[in-house]
Amino acid sequence: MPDGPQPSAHEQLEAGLAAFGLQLRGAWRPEVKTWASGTDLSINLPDGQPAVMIYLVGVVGSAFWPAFKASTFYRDGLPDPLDRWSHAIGTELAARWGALAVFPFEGPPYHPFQQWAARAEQLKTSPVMLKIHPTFGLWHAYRFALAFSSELPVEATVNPSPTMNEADICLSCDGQPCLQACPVQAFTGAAFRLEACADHLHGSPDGDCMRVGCLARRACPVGTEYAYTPDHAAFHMRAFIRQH
Ligand code: B12
Ligand code: SF4
Ligand code: SF4
Repeated sequence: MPDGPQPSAHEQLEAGLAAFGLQLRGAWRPEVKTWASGTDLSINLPDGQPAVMIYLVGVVGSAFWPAFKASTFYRDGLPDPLDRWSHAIGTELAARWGALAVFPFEGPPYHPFQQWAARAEQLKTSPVMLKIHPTFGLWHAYRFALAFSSELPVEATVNPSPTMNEADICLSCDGQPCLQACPVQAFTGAAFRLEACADHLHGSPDGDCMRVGCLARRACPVGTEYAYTPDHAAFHMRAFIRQH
């Protein structure tokens, strides 16, 4: 064993995630009841007790893309390769850390990942329904959450309060270009017209949206350096039209 300080549990978890290009995206305590919500935001652990801390794990930009592309999941020709890759990593890490892994694609009913995320990080709701991050813009998503019992082996920054006082990037955004960029006005500012989007994508399989990703998302000036690579974006678009 080398001399010197051993990595903390937090550092070990972050290193385990970094090997896959994944990031610890923050944590929050479900028992804090100060956030009004019509949704039940808690999770029960296998022993029936509610989770005490929920850590969110996700992707920022295309950092995970090389690791995922190098995996057997990407190449095995079976359905839902990214979900299966996430599941394999999440369940393995959960077993190692004594946590329960939960996934955004489990459902319906789905776990309220966007509401969890807004409690773990400084996020706001954008007019294109994605949560916007002050640095990463719209270029981030979630792959799984780790729900822990009261004995927490991992220290993390716990978001102490809701983000109501943070400046709302989208409210002060000049011209809201995301709302102008969609060729079929799929975003109304209050809803997403899924059929209009899906019809356009099926009708223009070689169009810009399919080749480089959602044009509304690309029009946002925040976090452009984190924009998904065309290869990565096109992968999501192909997955999207297979289902819609
Ligand atoms: C169902 C779903 C959709 C449906 C929404 C239908 C609907 N009206 O609910 C559809 C198919 C439209 C959709 C589309 C996309 N989605 Co989606 N979706 C989900 C999913 C699996 C469940 C949402 C849900 O019902 N949750 C249950 C409720 C109780 O939880 P909630 O947190 O309150 O849910 C909120 C969302 O439903 C949101 N919402 C409602 N309508 C729409 C429409 C869109 C487009 C989005 C993004 C969100 C959204 O409002 C709810 C209230 O806060 C979540 C994963 C998850 N488990 O949260 C991903 C999720 C919301 N989607 C996500 C993404 C990235 C997309 C896409 C951009 C995928 C892509 N192509 O890359 C597309 C956008 C369209 C496009 N053309 O590119 C991300 C958002 C990340 C972020 N930064 O916020 C999530 C969190 C998945 C993830 N792995 O990170 N999605
Ligand atoms: S373009 Fe402006 S309004 Fe739209 S998501 Fe980006 S910051 Fe928000
Ligand atoms: S993928 Fe294209 S058609 Fe669909 S919402 Fe985005 S810009 Fe509009």
